[in-house]
Amino acid sequence: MTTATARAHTNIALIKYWGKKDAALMLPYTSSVSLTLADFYTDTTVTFDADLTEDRFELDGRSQPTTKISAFLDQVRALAGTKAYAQVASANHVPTAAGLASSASAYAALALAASSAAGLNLTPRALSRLARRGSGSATRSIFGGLAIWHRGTDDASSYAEALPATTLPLRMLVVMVDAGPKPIGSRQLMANTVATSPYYPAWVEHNEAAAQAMVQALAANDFSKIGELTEESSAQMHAAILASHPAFTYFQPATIEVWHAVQAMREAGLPAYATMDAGPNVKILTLAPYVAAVKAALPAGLTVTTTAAGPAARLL
Ligand code: 2P0
Repeated sequence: MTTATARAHTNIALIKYWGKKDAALMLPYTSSVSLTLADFYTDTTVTFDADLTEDRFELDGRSQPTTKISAFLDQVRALAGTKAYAQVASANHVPTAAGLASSASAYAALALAASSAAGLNLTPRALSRLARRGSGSATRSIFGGLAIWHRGTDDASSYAEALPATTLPLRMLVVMVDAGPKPIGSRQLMANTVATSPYYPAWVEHNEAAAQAMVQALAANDFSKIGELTEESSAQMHAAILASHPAFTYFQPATIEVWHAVQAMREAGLPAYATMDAGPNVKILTLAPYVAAVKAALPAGLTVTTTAAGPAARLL
């Protein structure tokens, strides 16, 4: 029996990933840039056990279906040359009230715990490629702080790496609009956007330049440029989604209300920028000195969780 426990933090894309060029290898059409978050993470223990007759998976103490987890573990077994089944136990420390998805932290933690338990000692780059096979956004959660996922052209060249730390005291406010289940999952919707949105080619064409501009803005500690690029990448992704067949948006009335509040904050001189993912909740990028003022300028009655940059995935 061999066992390992890992912790990985979730991340929010500043330049978004939306759409796969190769669904089997999980290669994206575009590169993306993200901020790993301190307060939201997953702990996962993997135990390979020659006596097991199938994989087992528990999340927060409850038994779960193993189809996706077993497909992922097959990648690890192939790398390690083992046939043993595994017991996987995960605990999500992503408050329901934050309304954040956890597949990024989940598959980054699973990649590190499973590869370690199988006796592999993967480099961060190899871990990032492995995490990618579980979930695209997990590719970036191997790294702390700022990360870029290079889209690449094949399995070997599609990986994330850490970007130099910014001196800016970045803060992310997660504004919960609706904690309920999504009407449509991101995997299915991104495939439909690729297949049907006339704006998808424009999204792809624009994205690499946006990712490079973001890398430069981060290196220059240029917060207004970082914020503009963040808000624009989100708007462009949601525009491509909106233009799909059938037309669709994750936005709810309160999503727009919060976004308008953020625009009003900027007009009033507050450095704050909004970004939305595969759901109605709004994340606001700002700087530490302005957190209280941003919170005070939000519509009343919404749950807000504030967090800073978090660390890389690690063994516990
Ligand atoms: C991102 N999102 O860059 C984008 C922005 C949501 C909007 O990655 O199919 O769970 O497992 O690769 O990573 C959410 O989708 O999808 C996501 P799969 P994933 O963070």
